[in-house]
Amino acid sequence: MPHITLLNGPNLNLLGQRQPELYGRDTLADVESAVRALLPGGWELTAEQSNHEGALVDAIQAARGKSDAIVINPGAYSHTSIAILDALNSFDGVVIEVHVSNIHRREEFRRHSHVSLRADGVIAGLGAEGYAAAVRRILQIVE
Ligand code: CA2
Repeated sequence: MPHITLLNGPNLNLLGQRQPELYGRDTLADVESAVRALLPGGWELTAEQSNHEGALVDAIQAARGKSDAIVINPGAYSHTSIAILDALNSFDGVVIEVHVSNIHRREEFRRHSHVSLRADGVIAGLGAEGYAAAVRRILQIVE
């Protein structure tokens, strides 16, 4: 069965609860249910959020041989984590990187993402809709 892994990094469990001007009003639960609603019958989704770099690496490794695609918002680890990049480089499927905010219109240190080196597509600044856009693209590629 086709399978998507949806991963969210540190602090994204707070989506919709703080800083709505930056991150919008949708919660992470809203994001997950919107993504599930897009999936045709027979598609499976694993969704995980972690504040810990190693847990995200573990989740990426667990997607190997199981998932056709990973949608990942690595949060602040985008800008710092070679470990997450290395893990994604061991994954054979489609990788789409999502940022809720437009990282290019913020502080200079957010403008570079290590993960983008591996990503097949990068979405930034579309709010929670970015996750749905990523999934729509994956459906086009995989189906
Ligand atoms: O724009 C994004 O999606 C980010 O990945 C979000 C990260 C940030 O470090 C990246 O540079 C860009 C931060 C997520 C924090 O999420 C919060 C949500 C609501 C309230 C507080 C934090």
